[in-house]
Amino acid sequence: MDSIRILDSHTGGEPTRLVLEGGPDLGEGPLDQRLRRFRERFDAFRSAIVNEPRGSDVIVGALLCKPHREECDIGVIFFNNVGYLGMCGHGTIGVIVSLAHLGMLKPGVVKIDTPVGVVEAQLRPDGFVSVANVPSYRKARAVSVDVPGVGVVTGDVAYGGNWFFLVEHDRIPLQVSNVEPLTDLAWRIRQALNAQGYPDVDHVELLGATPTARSRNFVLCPGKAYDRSPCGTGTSAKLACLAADGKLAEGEEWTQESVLGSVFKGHYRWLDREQGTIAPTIMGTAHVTADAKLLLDPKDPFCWGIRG
Ligand code: PYC
Repeated sequence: MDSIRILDSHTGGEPTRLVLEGGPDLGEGPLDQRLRRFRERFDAFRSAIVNEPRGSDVIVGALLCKPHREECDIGVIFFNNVGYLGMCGHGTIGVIVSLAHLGMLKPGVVKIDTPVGVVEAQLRPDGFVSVANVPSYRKARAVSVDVPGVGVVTGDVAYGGNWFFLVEHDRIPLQVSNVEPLTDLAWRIRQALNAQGYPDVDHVELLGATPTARSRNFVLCPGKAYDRSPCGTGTSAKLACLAADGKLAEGEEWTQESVLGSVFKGHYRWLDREQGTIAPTIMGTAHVTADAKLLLDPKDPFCWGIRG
C-alpha cells in the first residue's frame, strides 16, 4: 500500500499539512510549471491529502519540493480543498515550524521558491517566523458590486500572493458565533464580484474594528472554508491598501487579528511608490499537531478523497 509522510500543524488555528515524502513526482522546472503539472496530472493526490476522509475543507496542503531558483533553499506548492494557491502566509509559517520540529532547520533565514516568487522566512529562536512575502499591490480602489440579497458592497481589489476583495464591514460582528452568516455574505460578495469584472478574486476579506489589534478580519477562502488565522496573504493585501491610502507608514507595525482572535504582526517597505507596490512582512507562530503517514489503499472507494 502506498503511503504519504505528513506533518500537521496549525498557525493561529489554521491547519497546514506538510507533505514530506510519497507525494506526486512533479519533475524539474519552475514552480509555476510544476503547479500546472500537479493540477493537470496529479490532482487526485491533492484531494487524497486534504479532502475527507483523511482531511477536511479547512486544511491547506504544502508539497515540499526541490527549489528551481538557485538562491532558494526549498520549494513549496500550496493547495486546498478545491485547487491551488499562489502563496500561503499561515502555511509558510507552518512549514518552517514543522521543518524545525524535525530538526531540518535551525533559527535563521530560509529562502522559499513558490509558484508566485521567492519568499524569505526567518525562524527566530523563540519559534516566531517572519515571512517576507512576494510584492503586493492594490489593483482597484472602491469597487462597488451589486450583491443579490445584500445590496451594494464597496471594497478594494488587492494582491498579496493571492487575490482578495477587502471590505470594511460592520453589518455582522466579526466573531466566531457568526461564521455562518459571515460565510454566506462573503460567498455572495465573491460570486457577484466574479460576475461583475473580477473573475480572479477568490478570497473575500471582511474587516472591522477590535480593541485588541489594529484590525480584525474574516477571510473566506476559495473552497468556502474560512481562515482561522488572520491570513498572511490577506494581511499582505491589506498592507498594500493601507500603504496606497497613506494610512500606514513604511516600517510601522500593523496587528491583524483573525475571527478567532489569533494575531499576525505586519509591516511593509515600498518597492515602487508610483506603482503602489510594497514588500510586506508578516509574523506569527505555529504548533505541530501530528507526525503521521497517510495510507492509500487501492481497495478504498474513497482512496483519492471525497471531491465536492
Ligand atoms: O495565510 O495566506 C494565508 C492563507 C491563504 C489561505 C489560507 N491562508
